[in-house]
Amino acid sequence: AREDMGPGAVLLRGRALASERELLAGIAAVAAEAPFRHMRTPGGFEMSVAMTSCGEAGWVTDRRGYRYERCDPASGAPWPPMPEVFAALAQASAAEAGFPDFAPDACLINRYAPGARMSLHQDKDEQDFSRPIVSVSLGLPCTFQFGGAARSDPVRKYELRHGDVVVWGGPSRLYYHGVLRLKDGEHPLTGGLRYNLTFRGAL
Ligand code: MD3
Ligand code: FE
Repeated sequence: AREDMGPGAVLLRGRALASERELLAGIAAVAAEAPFRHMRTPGGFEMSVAMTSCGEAGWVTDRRGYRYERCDPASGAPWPPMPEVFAALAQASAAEAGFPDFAPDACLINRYAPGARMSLHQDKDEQDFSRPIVSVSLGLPCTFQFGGAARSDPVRKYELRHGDVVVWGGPSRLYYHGVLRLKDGEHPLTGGLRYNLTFRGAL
């Protein structure tokens, strides 16, 4: 099942289902080395989403700003390697959406507990916006908000469910987006949590 969400944004419903267990095992392996943490934004607010990263670079925020770092500031060590199953799914999904050369160097892993949210933002900390971002949703469903190139553009709501993959390329790569407060629920593989993987060409 393939659906257009916007110019260059392709939703592949259920594309990650065949590797759901390997993906969740990969998250656990990464988190064993680089634990989930609630980072603080430059404005001083603690994020309700817990995050970690793997790959050549990880996304960090603190009082000094937002950026990619080659080492985890919590340990000083390089981020854990990207599990093979992560890179394979990201590359195959990007190719299906028309980006055969995509090779992610960073994967940000977001963990939502009930009440966690991500306010409307653009992803602009990467070096080259001609490369897409690939997102993978696991566990509890969320309501995703997708706007346009300007913050004031109208937003549409989509439910992103366990196993859904979205490739964000073209103009959509820079569109505003966010996630509404996660509702309580129970998922057979993740319990009361939602995970989101975002694959990026950061460096
Ligand atoms: C549209 N994550 O990590 S995934 C993020 O569900 C982020 O955790 C959300 O926004 C989450 O930055 C949304 C869908 C998504 C990811 C990246 C995008 C949509 C995007 C980048 C550009 C445009
Ligand atoms: Fe984002």
